[in-house]
Amino acid sequence: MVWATIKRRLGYRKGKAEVDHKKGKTSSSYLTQGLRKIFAVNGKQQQLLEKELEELLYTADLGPKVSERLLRRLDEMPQPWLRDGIVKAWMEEVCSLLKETQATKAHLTPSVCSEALQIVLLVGVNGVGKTTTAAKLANYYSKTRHRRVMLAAADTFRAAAGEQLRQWADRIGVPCVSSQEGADPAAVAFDAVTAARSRNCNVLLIDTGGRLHSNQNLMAMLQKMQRTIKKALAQDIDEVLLVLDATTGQNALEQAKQFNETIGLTGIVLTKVDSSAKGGALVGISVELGLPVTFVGSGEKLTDLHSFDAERFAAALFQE
Ligand SMILES: Nc1nc2c(ncn2[C@@H]2O[C@H](COP(=O)(O)OP(=O)(O)OP(=O)(O)O)[C@@H](O)[C@H]2O)c(=O)[nH]1
Ligand SMILES: [Mg+2]
Repeated sequence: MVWATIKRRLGYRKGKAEVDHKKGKTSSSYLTQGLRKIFAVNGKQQQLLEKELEELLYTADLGPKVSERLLRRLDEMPQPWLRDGIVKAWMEEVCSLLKETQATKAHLTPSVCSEALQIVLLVGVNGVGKTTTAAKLANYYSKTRHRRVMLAAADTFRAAAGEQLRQWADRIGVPCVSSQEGADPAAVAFDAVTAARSRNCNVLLIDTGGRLHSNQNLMAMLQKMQRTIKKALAQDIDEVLLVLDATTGQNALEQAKQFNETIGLTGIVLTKVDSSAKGGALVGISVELGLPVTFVGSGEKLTDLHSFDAERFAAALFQE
């Protein structure tokens, strides 16, 4: 069934899902609780069951592509439909969708064998954890992968931003390029690439200032940074990672779309999974935009960084 038909059939009004999100209903238990509620009454008519399941998927904020796949999977299931059967089938489907998406990009995060400089840009809205993630990645690539890493503070919006990254760099023991507050972020990126080359670094992690995806001027600054590196230094940015806060609700898809259109994302880092059980929105974004989830942040410490595990993520989404 196509998404437009589902919305029509449900009589969807904008705002309904928003209320659900404010209550945090996109949590993993939302699907489980919803299924439990739907199947609490025995002997429901098949038509009513279908309608309630469609509604559950829609309000769980999984996005059109994921929801359509889950509905298609329902159509293939023998009747009568049982709750456990649906949970198992949907979990499998989410897992395989995420795995398909994970395989879409050829170059996921800096290669551990490449000697050439690989540039990673971290972007996202304010306070999602870009700087912390840059530090965690620097720690991971320098300590665990033994890469020569450099950090660059291209967040020149705030005076404290450069200092924040420099402190992380000192703790990790990697060099950090930064500049004055108000400096052109593209110039910082240029200096950083030049410095990383001269020091023979393998990985350059560029932290950027938080910006609202709807602010065109700030988004244009990201494009300028990308152009500068490409034109002046004849090098592409290898990875543009969108840092997403797991506590963000449906707004996350819009954020991801705008950043993707502006600068061409290559992946997602999901942060603060320790503070939120939400996850529905992420499945939607990853699948909808074909963006793999590279890493997951689960705390404020340098070591609170993990590779994304599709099976675990799908299981958490249907956790009892
Ligand atoms: N619980 C938890 N907190 C995190 C995680 N990642 C970052 N934080 C915290 O989130 C807050 C913001 O982190 P930053 O790394 O400064 O975020 P940012 O995106 O760089 O912020 P701006 O530069 O202001 O846009 C800090 O208090 C971090 O310690 C995470 O995975 N889990
Ligand atoms: Mg920051």
